[in-house]
Amino acid sequence: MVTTHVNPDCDALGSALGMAYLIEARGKKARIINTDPTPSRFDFVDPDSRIEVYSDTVFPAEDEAVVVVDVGDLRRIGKLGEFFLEHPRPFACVDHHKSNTGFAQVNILQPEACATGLILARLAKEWNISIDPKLASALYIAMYTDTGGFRFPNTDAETLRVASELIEAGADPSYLATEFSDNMPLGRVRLFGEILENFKLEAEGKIIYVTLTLDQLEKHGCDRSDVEGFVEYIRGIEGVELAILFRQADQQNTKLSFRSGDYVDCSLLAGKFHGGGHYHAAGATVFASVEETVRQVLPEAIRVVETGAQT
Ligand SMILES: [Mn+2]
Repeated sequence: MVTTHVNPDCDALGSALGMAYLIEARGKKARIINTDPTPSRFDFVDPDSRIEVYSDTVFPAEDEAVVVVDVGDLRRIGKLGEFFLEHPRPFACVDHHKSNTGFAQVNILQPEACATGLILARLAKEWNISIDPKLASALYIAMYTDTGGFRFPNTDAETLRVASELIEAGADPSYLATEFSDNMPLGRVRLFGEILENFKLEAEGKIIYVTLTLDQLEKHGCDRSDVEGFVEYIRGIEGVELAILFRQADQQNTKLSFRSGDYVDCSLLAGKFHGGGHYHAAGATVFASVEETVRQVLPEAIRVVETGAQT
């Protein structure tokens, strides 16, 4: 049984599918159960609708081995993680998050890999598994999106070499990139309009931040998956080093997303609020209202940006 993190992105989904294909290529059965449903705009990643959603009737059987992909912390699996706390069993974990806690019994952790999808491509080679178009597409979209379309600093020669091999194996780069960028729901665009209107600047424009409430999401018929990509976009504004999104997760919790341009280590910053992630992209959840979270986090962010001190 393969699973990945809540609010799955394309690396999570592509890697879960990729892991299932690799397991099957080695002659075993595999299935995928996630805590959260796949956002409809990512349906193209799972053309055979293989991914199931955890519920009272869909849950891991006792004799199923568990492989967790693209997850650095058991809490990131959400309700399924709680299920595993009640029904303990050994885990294998394939991941590239620098902040991975090593929670699994068997770990394949390669933090220098641009995406978990790349680690799976390496595994396919090591295991002499020939990559068919479905596996190629799953791993390609994982790498394409976790590198911001081969733009982020995690894009290296191996990334593009493996991407090229995946194209030779049947991944269609134009189709996958277009599916990822197109079909933007109108509500998402309107919500983005609000973000562009309401962001605030600190530290002489080196920090940009914006808050988002559940009411705002609801007003535009959006869910949290519709927010993806916004914080990267505003990070790209001239002079911005650090972008922070404060999103109300529920009545008690605020989700933080950090994105940095150059010298701020987001995973260390997120770690101060019990979160984690990568150097240039990380997140955390704070048990407080949005306003209170801004009050807690902003001074620390300003200090880090102005002094360059990471700890
Ligand atoms: Mn990833």
